[in-house]
Amino acid sequence: MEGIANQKILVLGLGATGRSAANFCIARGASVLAADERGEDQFIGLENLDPRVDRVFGKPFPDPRDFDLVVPSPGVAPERYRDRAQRVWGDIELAYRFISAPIIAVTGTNGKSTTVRLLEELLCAAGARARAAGNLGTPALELVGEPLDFAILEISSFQLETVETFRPAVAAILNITPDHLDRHGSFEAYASAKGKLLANQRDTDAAVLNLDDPTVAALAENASGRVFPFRTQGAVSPGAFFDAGAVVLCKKGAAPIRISLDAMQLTGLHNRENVVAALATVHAAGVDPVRAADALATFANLPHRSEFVGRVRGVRYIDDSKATNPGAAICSLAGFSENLIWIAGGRDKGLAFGELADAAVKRVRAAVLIGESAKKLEVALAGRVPVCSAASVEEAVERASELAQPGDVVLLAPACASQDQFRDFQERGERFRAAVTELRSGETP
Ligand code: UMA
Ligand code: ADP
Repeated sequence: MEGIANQKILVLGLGATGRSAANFCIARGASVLAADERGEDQFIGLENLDPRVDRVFGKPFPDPRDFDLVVPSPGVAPERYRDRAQRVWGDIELAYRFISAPIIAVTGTNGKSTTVRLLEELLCAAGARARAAGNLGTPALELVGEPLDFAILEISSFQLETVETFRPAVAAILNITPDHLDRHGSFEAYASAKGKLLANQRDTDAAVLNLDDPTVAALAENASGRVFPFRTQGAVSPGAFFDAGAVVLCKKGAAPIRISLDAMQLTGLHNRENVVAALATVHAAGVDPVRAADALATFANLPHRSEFVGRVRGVRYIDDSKATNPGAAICSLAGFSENLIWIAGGRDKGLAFGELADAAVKRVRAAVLIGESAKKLEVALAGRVPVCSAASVEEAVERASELAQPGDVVLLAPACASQDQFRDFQERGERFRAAVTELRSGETP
């Protein structure tokens, strides 16, 4: 393994990833300069940056040519360093080189965090030592040195742009629908970044791939790992599929295993796909899926993922703030049989809203639009769904409560990123919840 001791390393960005990468590299004997274009006064939490790390704030990045290795944060676009860097390893490549446990890596446009957290619970229920990290918030480097049977990594398309030799023992791709096109430029470039998850696999590795998704299915054709496919809209053998309230797992030469989902706590149609994917991954990793499945009885929706936050005057309020692209919002809308008052909008990632509008027509009584993309959404919905706009999520909840009738659902499923009006999707969801609580407090007893 190539070491990093005595290397001259430039870390770009000092968010969660940059801080963990800088601390990691300095502790292993590298000399590290960490750069962030934000002013130092805008940082909280820099006290956890190793004092030996040199740092530069509020200025354009230093010239990558002057360093042996560049470690970019996921949010830093490749054009900023690619042509001038001698070598680039993102935090996933670095973590891969130092984590000794087998790696289970999960990507996809939607369902990653749910699947990864569920996998962690499933593997632990089966008696394995497993921990999840990566794009879900805990930097992957935190798993280095942990005594684990499996390191589970949630990996984004941004992180996959900066891998070199990364080779997960089990790689799962859940789905690929348009997202982050402002960064990747085209759907093809985005899908190709996702495909890098499989690039270095060999025939002793497993690739768990969603055959219902045409873009993922196309990747299956050129995969060099053993493909273990999964589906929710039909059977597949060998593979994993959903069948009449159960997941069926078929391996060549073995009797099929049937796991009932009767005790499953997760709600929402899309979570069926995530559960099939997670059990398929457990099976592909060689762990007993029947023991693992005990965890289904306790694992519930993660916060801000189709989360019930309250009922006011006969109307249910659901926070799906994490539905940050059209594909997620389409699934979210499809999960309800009630009439919906839909709160949508936020930062535009260069995505088309045509299919989303088609999905909305079937389910939505009225849409309340917020954020930078409100106008674009209004154009997509024109003549099909009644719309109004609101200046804030609080005002949107107010408007939605006026439009809703008893029995309806008010659904926050923005289909857009949050950073135009909020720090992140969590803050958007928490403010939605607070606004619903406020409504409740005004309820006449
Ligand atoms: N910065 C610059 N110049 C730039 C870009 C960023 O100086 O051109 C600086 C910013 O001023 C900031 C720092 O870089 O101080 C932020 O870096 P970052 O955006 O990479 O954020 P991190 O805090 O390191 O968080 C990243 C992921 N962020 C992104 O991919 C944008 C987090 O995913 C992830 O949880 C974390 O690493 C740990 O792995 C977030 C995300 O939105 C949740 N991911 C996208 C998604 O899920 O859709 C991909
Ligand atoms: P990610 O980490 O990929 O953003 P999450 O598990 O956090 O995924 O789910 C985010 C949102 O994506 C959910 O709130 C839901 O709206 C939608 N979603 C979850 N799973 C799926 C899926 N399998 N297919 C489509 N949409 C999904």
